[in-house]
Amino acid sequence: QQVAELVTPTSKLAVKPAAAVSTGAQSIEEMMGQWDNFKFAPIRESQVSRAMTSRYFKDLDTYAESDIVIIGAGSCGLSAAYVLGKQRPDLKIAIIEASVSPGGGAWLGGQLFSAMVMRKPADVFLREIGVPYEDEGNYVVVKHAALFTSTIMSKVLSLPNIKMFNATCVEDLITRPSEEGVRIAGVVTNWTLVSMHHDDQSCMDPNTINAPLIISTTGHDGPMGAFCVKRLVSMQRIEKLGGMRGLDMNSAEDAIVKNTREIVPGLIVGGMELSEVDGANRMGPTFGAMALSGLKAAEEALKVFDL
Ligand code: AHZ
Repeated sequence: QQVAELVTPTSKLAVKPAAAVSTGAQSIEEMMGQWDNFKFAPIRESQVSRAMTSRYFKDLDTYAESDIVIIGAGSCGLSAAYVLGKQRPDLKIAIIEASVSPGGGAWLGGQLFSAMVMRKPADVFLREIGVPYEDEGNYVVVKHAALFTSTIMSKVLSLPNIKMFNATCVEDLITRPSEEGVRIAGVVTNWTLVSMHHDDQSCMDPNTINAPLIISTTGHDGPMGAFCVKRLVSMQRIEKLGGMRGLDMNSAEDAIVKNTREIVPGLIVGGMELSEVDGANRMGPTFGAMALSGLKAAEEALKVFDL
């Protein structure tokens, strides 16, 4: 009889609550040692498909008009998303991340080593999100970079006003004429796997998201990185890129945080993407500037919405 109910069409999208098809166990302790009679609640394959697709397409519909789009879910983008999403639950925030796995370069501390260094005062941010660290005086050390990244990601993704579209890439910017010349008014997206095949397939048109404010944190130049600032050059909104300079931890981190700003109307740039605009040094494996550039990007964005 349960299976017959599951076959009934679209009105029965929701999976039945566990209690209605309970195998009896209410906790993992009760479940342990009871494997002989174990059975999952029944399901029909279409329910799994509909559980995913109905939500995804509803999200596409909801976020087609967003308040803020954050491009790139590395340490800077996730930090910005956390601050914005928490402080302004009324804002709809879409995160577009080209990779299947968000997190950018922040899964390892550097050269495949685990520990992540953050220079003070970025320890404030770790306390805010509840990541433990060892205090080494001028800097703190998180025992594994993945602890920072997974913690901030779980906090960001659990906020009801944030949707992350991963495996999705920003291919272009939406622009509007304005008093200042041009304003960025949204993003043009495509599945990353599609974007990677524009050269060997015939035209595969993209999708769009309108938003009055974009925060770009796509990292320094690379196959995908520095996307928005490179596009600003080809759009002739900035003359040329400064180009990221060699490594100098002390000057690099201060510069990235201080210079996080709206580069053209409607487009705030943060994190290492900024080094490509300003010709700032790189800092290598210290992540305090990424967290605090995210904080500053959020503050700049809030100025727009608080007007
Ligand atoms: O996949 C990219 C990564 O997750 C994503 N991304 C890039 N282009 C994109 C596009 N559409 C959507 N067109 C895109 N997503 O952006 C994310 C960038 O993360 P990141 O970790 O590279 O950048 P970040 O600025 O947040 O952190 C930089 C970390 C670095 S690099 C560095 C050095 O080289 O010295 N030092 C630090 C701390």
